Amino acid sequence: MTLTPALLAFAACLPVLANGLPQAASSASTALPTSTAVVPGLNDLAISAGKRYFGSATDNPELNDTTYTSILENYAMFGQITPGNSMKWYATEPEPGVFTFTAGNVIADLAKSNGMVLRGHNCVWYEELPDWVTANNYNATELAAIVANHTGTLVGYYAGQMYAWDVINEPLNDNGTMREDVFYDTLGDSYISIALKAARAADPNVKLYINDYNIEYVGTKSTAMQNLIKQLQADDVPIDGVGLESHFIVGEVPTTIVENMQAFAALGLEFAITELDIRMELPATADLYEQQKTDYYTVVSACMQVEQCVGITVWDWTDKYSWVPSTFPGYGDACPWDSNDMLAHQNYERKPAFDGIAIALQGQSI
Ligand code: 9MR
Repeated sequence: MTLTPALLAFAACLPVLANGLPQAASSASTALPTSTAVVPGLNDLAISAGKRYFGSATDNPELNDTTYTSILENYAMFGQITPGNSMKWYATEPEPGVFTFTAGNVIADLAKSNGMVLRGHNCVWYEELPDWVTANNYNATELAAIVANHTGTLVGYYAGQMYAWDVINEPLNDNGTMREDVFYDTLGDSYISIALKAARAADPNVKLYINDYNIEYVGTKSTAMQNLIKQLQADDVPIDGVGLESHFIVGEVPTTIVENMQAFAALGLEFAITELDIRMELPATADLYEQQKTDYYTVVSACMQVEQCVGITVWDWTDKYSWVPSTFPGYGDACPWDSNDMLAHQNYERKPAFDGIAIALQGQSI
């Protein structure tokens, strides 16, 4: 039996509209505004504005969704891609010294065939580690070699294909101290220079980044990141950029983003907005969508105001594949495109948030 929209509506006890589609489960969702901007594409706008790219994270399972890929693979819209998961440690070195790049290569090939900039994510992070890294009680000498080998092999394998690598991911606690994970506990902060030097040796041209969250605004953690960068520079450790993740909440976008970006620029390196999304407490309303438009505008126009901000990556462009609902129950709708949920009348529509981004990239006021 084929499940037509009308049959699905019947199964869900929903009325069927004249067009054969089921009426939305929540009447509020039918009232949500959508984009009105008529623009070629966000990457085109970003490049016209002198940035390197506007891009998105993606993940391998989503690539089976052909409607999704038809939007993702539009270079005018997305000129850059970050693998959301498939280059993490568990995915690339699941057993000691056994490397597998199959899943990562799918993303790298997609970037190559569409002429997109590729950001590598990531080499050293306390999460998504295979058990063997933490379970074997490696001593400092052993773990130093493991960090250098993992980073060097990963970066070396993709040498020539990557614009940048998040070599170090989320090294700081919110209070500005170093996160106590297996790397720090065993090696102190030397694990950072070990990884950065291994990355530089493996690819002399790729930009080496440290990526973190809650460093997007003036405060203790941002200051700690700036101090870490200054220390690395003083020690002649290679470091080229800082990733400002930018996972925000609607109505709570920080007010010191530009000032904070200027502080990073003053260190003489570049930075990027690497994981932008702006979540809201559900259910979504028209007011929340409008506020989200303003919030996306605020973040993207901050990047426009500081030359060293090279580009913007959204942490997936559609609510369908956002990490938010599973991590923050009751929150969602964080992306600039909606989902493709037939019952909610969503079909990868651009939201007002899209317009906020487009307006900012054109240097206009909202
Ligand atoms: O989006 C990613 C999600 O699919 C994974 O389950 C999760 C754990 O690996 O990581 C998510 O991406 C994170 C990124 O790698 C680092 N910054 C925070 C992102 C959201 O959690």
